Amino acid sequence: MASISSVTRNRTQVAIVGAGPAGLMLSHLLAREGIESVVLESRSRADVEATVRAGVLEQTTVDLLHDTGVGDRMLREGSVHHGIELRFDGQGHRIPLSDLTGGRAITLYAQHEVIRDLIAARLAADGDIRFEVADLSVHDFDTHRPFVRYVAEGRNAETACDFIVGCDGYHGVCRSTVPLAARREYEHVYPFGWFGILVEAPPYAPELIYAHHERGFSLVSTRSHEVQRLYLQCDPEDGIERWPDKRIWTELEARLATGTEEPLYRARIFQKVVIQMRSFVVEPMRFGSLFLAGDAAHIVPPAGAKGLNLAVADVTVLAHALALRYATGSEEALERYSDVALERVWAAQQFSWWMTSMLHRFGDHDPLQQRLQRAQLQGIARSSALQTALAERYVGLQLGLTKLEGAARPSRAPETRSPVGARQA
Ligand code: FAS
Ligand code: PHB
Repeated sequence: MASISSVTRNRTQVAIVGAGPAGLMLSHLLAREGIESVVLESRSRADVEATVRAGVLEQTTVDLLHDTGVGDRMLREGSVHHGIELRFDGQGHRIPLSDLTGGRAITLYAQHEVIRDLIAARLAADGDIRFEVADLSVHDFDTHRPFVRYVAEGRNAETACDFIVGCDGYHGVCRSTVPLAARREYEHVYPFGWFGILVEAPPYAPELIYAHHERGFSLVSTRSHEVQRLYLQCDPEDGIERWPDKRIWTELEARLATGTEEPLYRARIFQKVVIQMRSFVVEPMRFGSLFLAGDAAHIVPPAGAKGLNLAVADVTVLAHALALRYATGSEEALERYSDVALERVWAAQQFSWWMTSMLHRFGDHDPLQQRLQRAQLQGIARSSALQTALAERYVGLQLGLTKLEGAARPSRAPETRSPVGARQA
């Protein structure tokens, strides 16, 4: 047992585990409310800033980043898309997102760029982010005096706090510390994965293309004018070696073919990854003084482009509830956090499952099921009502922070803005 003297002890209001989009955004929002936090991350800053993941930002996320002062580079370097294309039977069908949603759109700006902007903003504001911590564990969250234990720079450390927030992703330590009897987990693993590539090339299309084909799904996305992101449905057991460049281009051309376009420009592929596909939710998202947010509480299949956006939405709701707690002493909003967040989580789960089911090739589907998939796609192609339903959920639903505020608003209500700026519903 380490001697008492060898443990560095400190205290904060909110201890946040994980410096992904959820953890960093929460620390940023809390700081705007004068609430102290410490972010504890197991990887190095360089690793965290280099992790290639999501690329689509919902309107709600874009507004939040802009309204809280971390959106300048996103507005400069991101690309706003006002539509997407659904492609099947060799034909493209544009879904005019902005026309169908009163002008709301998506922005293509890489997740690791958002993370870089948030880390820079936190550190510029003397935010406390500790990278490369090890052996992290969470304790006493069934009391009002929880603490986190970890090793930092080779020394044992403990951070006491009022609340712990687990933003440590699906494989993190926080959720798994909660007794199984106290949580209910829902999970579905899909019989396919995505093979993702990064290519040094100009954009392959002006907007994202979601393509359904008998050879499997494919997605044309982008990262910048110089780097493109494309995905192919693959066997989840596939290793990178099963996908030499030639096979990738042949499959992409076959699955995206409309018979009118030039063959795809076969540029340099500099990154390849196989992404597993699952739907996962844990209920509730609060256990005493421990809260879960982002991938620590839920995973969505990426066909709905919701992963990153849900993580940001969770902590926006949680930051609002914590601000009310520190401003009024009332925990009513905190008690509502899990229900309010889960309502959005299940809506995003349903949308992501729906997009996945409609667009992918299922090996066990009989011919009737295959025809039903096509009938659904044809239905969307012909119906503006169905396109509107898709568009509304794709660009992102409103946050619904008011649902938290059954509780009395802070006495400072008149002059205080909601934590995330005026544009929030
Ligand atoms: P994150 O997983 O991003 O962050 C958790 C952080 O906690 C990590 O930095 C981790 O190092 C840290 N951590 C873990 N355990 C810890 C411990 N014990 N102690 C301290 N720190 C710890 N979404 C899309 O929309 N499009 C995509 O293309 C896409 N691609 C993806 C590819 C992959 C491989 C994965 C896994 C996800 C992808 N997603 C995608 C979803 C993704 O965007 C997630 O939803 C998003 O990263 C969730 O953010 P966080 O909840 O912050 O979790
Ligand atoms: C991406 O650009 O990484 C991306 C875009 C749309 C998706 C999933 C991923 O649905």
